[in-house]
Amino acid sequence: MWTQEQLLELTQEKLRDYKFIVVSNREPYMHRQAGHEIECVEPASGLAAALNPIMRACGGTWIAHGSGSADRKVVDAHDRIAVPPDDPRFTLRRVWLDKQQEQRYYYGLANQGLWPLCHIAYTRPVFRPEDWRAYREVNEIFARAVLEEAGDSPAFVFVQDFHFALLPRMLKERNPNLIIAHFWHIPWPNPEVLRGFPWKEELLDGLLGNDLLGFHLRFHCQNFLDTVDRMLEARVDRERYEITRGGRMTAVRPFPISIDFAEHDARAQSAANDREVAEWRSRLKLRGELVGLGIDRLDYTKGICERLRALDCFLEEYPQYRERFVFVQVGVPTRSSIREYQLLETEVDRLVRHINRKYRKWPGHRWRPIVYLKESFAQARLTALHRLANFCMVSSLHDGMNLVSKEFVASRADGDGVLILSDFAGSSRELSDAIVVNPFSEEENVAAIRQALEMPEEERRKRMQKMRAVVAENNVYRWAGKVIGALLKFEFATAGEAQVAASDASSL
Ligand code: GDG
Repeated sequence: MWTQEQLLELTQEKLRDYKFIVVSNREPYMHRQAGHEIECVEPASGLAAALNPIMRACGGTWIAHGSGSADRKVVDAHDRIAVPPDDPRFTLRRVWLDKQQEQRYYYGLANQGLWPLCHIAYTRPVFRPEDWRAYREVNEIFARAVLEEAGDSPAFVFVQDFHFALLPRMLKERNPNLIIAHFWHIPWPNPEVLRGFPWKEELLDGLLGNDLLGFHLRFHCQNFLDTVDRMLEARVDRERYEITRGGRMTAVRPFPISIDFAEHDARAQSAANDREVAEWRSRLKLRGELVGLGIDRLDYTKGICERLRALDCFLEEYPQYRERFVFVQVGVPTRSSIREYQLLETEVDRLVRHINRKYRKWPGHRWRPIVYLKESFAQARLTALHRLANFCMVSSLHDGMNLVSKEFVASRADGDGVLILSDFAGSSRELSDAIVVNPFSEEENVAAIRQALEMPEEERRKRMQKMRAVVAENNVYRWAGKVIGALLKFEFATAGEAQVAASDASSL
């Protein structure tokens, strides 16, 4: 079982002479002006949730876009700040972008182009040449920051996600000694879909600047190999999962991401969290109702509307559950300047209103089937919600992994609770003891809700025990240990030897 201490040992022993640099768009800590005060917040994001514990363990430098209103006020002359603020463990180096760069690179190319393209959730991607130019420009800005932070030292650079497809090539060209890994947190689609991306050759070539390229699932790796094979001049070795282009090799590997199981588990058993549970019960005015739970960023890939429609249908078909059951939906607004996200927010508001009105017996009737909390909460509060739910429902139409499903399981130290999980979430590969559903099928969703509410305790416990064992073992330290272990294969290797060494990476 991987622990934080083991990861620390590995990094102290093996990465001693290396700088460890993480690059992501989103920063793990954001400073905001709140009246005369400056507050520090942790933005809701799967990526930050996964990497934060690793950076706490390993130290190093995390380079990210400084997007908070007070971010500039708290950094030093080199745009650095030690974080977490109350117990500094690593350096956050902030990179500044102007409004137009952010608009085009982040909201444009990344969120309206690559995000819908890779998810295939039937929202049409938008490709604007000016967005692509800004994407290139911002990758360039980040490249300069990485090169500055690395200096002349040997360094491992760990790039995150679809915001930086061009960065690895830029870095490798200017400093071939850097060892570069990249983790793509969202799905990689099949070549037919990727074919529509107007700058596909440049995108793929950028990614092949990596020594190691990781996806959540082997299936995504295969899609990537197929895409390169179809679209680029490169040698694709399907046995070894390696791609060689221009004499340089990139190893492509699956690394299913996870969470800090022990942290969630311990929190769920703390007296402080018992109090949070009690507070929720009183805030939600629960009087012994059965509770279902959804926690999502308000994103069209998460299948929130499909879930709400299924809940409506469930109450229609099984009236005996009216007034006996409440569904709590946490929806954190995200990317709200984009039209598709505004439309989604409006539709979720409408559906919640519609369902609550439909089952209201008289104006002022106490029972509302859906409690919609359109706000962000601290992790401890989410843990408490997980604990009081009879079931948690994850309905992603497509999701690279989905950490909420793993957090639910880790928070159920009591061994009870049922998980309804979309077959299209990467986590369904590991959490096969969930009730796995096709999120597009209303019938399956309705049947799953009923099954979750009626499952005998013994079966609930048996399934939960198995899922907890899986998440405890495949925790985020194992994920990081595997990525770092694979990177270490490149450590002493010259360019030629690296090709041999990297072939062993999959055996880790
Ligand atoms: C991407 C991929 C992949 C939610 N509400 C609040 C809050 N959260 C946290 C959850 C969880 C995280 O946000 C969401 O993670 P997901 O994995 O569910 O989804 P994405 O943000 O889409 O993440 C995904 C992930 O990257 C990692 O690779 O699994 O497939 O799409 O940790 O707990 N956190 C706080 N307040 C909230 O209200 N603090």
